[in-house]
Amino acid sequence: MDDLYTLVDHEKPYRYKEGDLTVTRGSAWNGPGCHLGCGVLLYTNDDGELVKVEGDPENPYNQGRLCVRCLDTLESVYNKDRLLHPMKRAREDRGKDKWERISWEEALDIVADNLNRIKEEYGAESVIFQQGTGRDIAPWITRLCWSFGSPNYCFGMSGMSCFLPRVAGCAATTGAMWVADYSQQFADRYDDPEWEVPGVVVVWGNNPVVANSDGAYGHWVIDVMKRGAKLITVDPRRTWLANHSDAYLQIRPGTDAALALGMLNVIIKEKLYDEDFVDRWCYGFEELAERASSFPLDKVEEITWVPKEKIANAARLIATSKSAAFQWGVAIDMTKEAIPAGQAIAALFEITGNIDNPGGMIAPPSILPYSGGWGQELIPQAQKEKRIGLDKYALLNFGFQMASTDELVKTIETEDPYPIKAAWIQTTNPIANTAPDPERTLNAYRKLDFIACVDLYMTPTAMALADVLLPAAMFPERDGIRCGDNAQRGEAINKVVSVGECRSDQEINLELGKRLNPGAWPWRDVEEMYGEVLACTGMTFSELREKAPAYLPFTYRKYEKGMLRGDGQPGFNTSTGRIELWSTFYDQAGLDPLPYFEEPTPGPGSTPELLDEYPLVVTTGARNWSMFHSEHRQVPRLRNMHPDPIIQINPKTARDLGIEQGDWVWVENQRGRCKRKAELTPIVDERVCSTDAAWWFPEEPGAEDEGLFGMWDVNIGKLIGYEPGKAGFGSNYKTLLCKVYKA
Ligand SMILES: Nc1nc2c(c(=O)[nH]1)N[C@H]1C(S)=C(S)[C@@H](COP(=O)(O)OP(=O)(O)OC[C@H]3O[C@@H](n4cnc5c(=O)[nH]c(N)nc54)[C@H](O)[C@@H]3O)O[C@H]1N2
Ligand SMILES: Nc1nc2c(c(=O)[nH]1)N[C@H]1C(S)=C(S)[C@@H](COP(=O)(O)OP(=O)(O)OC[C@H]3O[C@@H](n4cnc5c(=O)[nH]c(N)nc54)[C@H](O)[C@@H]3O)O[C@H]1N2
Ligand code: SF4
Ligand SMILES: [Mo]
Repeated sequence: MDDLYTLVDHEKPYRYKEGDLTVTRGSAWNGPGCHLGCGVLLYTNDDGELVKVEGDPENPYNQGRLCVRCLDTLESVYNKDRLLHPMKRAREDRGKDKWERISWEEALDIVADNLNRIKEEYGAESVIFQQGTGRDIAPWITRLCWSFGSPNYCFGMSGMSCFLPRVAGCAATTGAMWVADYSQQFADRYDDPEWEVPGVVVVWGNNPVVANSDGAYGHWVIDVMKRGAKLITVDPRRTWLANHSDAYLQIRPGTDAALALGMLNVIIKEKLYDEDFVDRWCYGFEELAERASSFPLDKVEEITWVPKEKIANAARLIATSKSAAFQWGVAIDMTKEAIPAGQAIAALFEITGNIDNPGGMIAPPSILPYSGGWGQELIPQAQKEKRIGLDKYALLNFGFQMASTDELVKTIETEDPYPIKAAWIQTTNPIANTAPDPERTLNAYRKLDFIACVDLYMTPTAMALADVLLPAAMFPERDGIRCGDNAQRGEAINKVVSVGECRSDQEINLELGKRLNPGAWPWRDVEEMYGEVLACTGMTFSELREKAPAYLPFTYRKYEKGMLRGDGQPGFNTSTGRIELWSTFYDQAGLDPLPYFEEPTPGPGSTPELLDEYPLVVTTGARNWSMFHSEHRQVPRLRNMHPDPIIQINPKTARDLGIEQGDWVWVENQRGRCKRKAELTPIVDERVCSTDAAWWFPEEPGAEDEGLFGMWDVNIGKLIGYEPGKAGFGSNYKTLLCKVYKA
């Protein structure tokens, strides 16, 4: 194994003594919340209590650094609000705070009996398996779903508007997903001789220092800036990174595709693209050039609100830098036409040759093949074809094999083409967070015969809907493995404490899997199961935990070496073997093969008549330091950093509206309204405001007739609809019209 993987030569074993304390090396993967699984040192005392969590300086990934949420793990692990044992509630008591404590055996039996009963009566497709953002869940929930025989693995955002649009779009047009190269694929990081500092980092619709998204640790942007990288930021808010950028483009929300097409126009007209790369490796350049030519900068300035000189200069900086790494983020996925927006931005790094090059865009191979799902072979073909949305949206065949959220909610409501009868909801809080139109969503889910939730805490979703509620373990309470997610490293998660009767998601799914389809879950315990997953690496779990993280070999320009295609030929894994600037797949699927821009609807460009009533563009969900989506509201120190839901408004706009700093206001559009506290700040344009998402108040009464933890007044989903883009991906979470007035 040592010759295949680069492992870390730690000075000490994974567990050692330091004074009176025991230190255990591991990974914060996860919850309480984040995707990344940074290297941690967990300190426990002689009574077996967790007393401190620090960053592991020996871990190449985060190099000793941690965010507040991990530094404050103790307040999460020992939180008084945690679920500590399985509970059940009578079907007719849904929404009431009437829970009965039960044993794990009883809980898992109830779940298995109900799912099996429904499967027998309606077919396995009648049960959906829903997860939230990428926690340590995809392999285990997909195996549960597919081995049960259901094709309906799902995620509650309209248009699956997080990451999945970029993944599906990139897979369809290039055969891989591309992320910025910060040397994360090398164990020796910035010292690796193959790696080069990006000439410029383009932070686009992402705030990495706060959000650490898509596998990238935010500090890396600063690390490469210190090493000479220039910085461009495209964001409607003047963020900390925007302030430290060589070029800051303050874009109108939802107009990213137009901006990218305008930049493409400059780069192509001025012949600044990489002609050799385009000639040899790209398909459809002439067509792209023609499309881009219909985006002259006067027009683009009008659409995007970005001055045209700034657009041209940023385009030139991208094209003339020795390399450009795009730190692209979720804002691109959260517009209705996310697919062409992502396609236009990708074309910027594609035609400038920033593909699989040092300091450009890379597609690190996953150390384990299961990070996007495990066990596709377990579901019979006839069942696979029943996946909701597949008949309407061919793009669902690329990337994660999920059902369409938008079609799913309709299917629950109409029972067409078949009834949905049960839901397994694990690591997600859809009603308070992902769901657009939460009232409609709640009403749809209420129809289901049986719902089980697995969470760390009681949530508005669990309170409203669960018949059985199972308590999940946090990362210090379990053993585990981490793989993939663009980080190309294997990590070990090591258990140091137990809390209540909480069990890890992996153990829960193994035990339930054994009841639903024992043949697909033959392992005695999770360690044996991890052994199976790790088999392809030749490493055992005990070996991994001593030497993690483990890195696979990595080479640049794999397309030249025949390393990207199944047939071993040079080129990319697409039907033309090239990067498809003009997509043969979109063409066959009846979609526009080229990137395009469509005005967000409603919006200043598409519905000017609404501006009298709703004059402001509002973007939602911008991350804050101390919270991960709807989590951490119960954690005192973290909550104190961000006690209330906020809306950022320009001081001049606020003055015109008679709103002062700290006032409670209503944010309202044609669908509904919710409350926010006004934060007056010049970081937003006078025509734009930005508000956070996923709010609820765990301290308020939870029962449905008492308000579901105060959720209804603060749920921003009430302003959002189930309205995906033409390809079935993307939806307007980050582009709405609204008015704001004092509450
Ligand atoms: N308006 C608006 N809405 C948004 C966004 C936005 O920008 N704007 N962002 C969206 C995005 S990008 C995403 S990915 C989604 C995320 O949506 P979700 O993933 O649903 O996020 P949460 O609301 O935090 O719900 C996660 C739940 O899982 C629990 N949990 C955490 N860790 C674990 C674990 O290890 N095991 C188990 N069993 N449970 C765990 C938490 O306690 C919490 O209740 O939200 C989306 N919602
Ligand atoms: N602390 C914390 N970290 C997180 C999360 C969290 O909840 N809390 N969530 C995690 C998840 S699931 C995800 S997907 C990532 C997301 O991470 P990010 O991609 O950073 O998500 P946001 O902060 O919602 O948006 C990023 C930036 O996009 C800007 N923006 C808004 N609308 C637009 C637009 O139309 N165009 C452009 N170009 N920019 C726009 C916002 O102002 C914001 O500064 O973060 C992950 N990390
Ligand atoms: S990025 Fe931050 S919250 Fe996420 S694992 Fe690393 S330190 Fe923890
Ligand atoms: Mo996300």
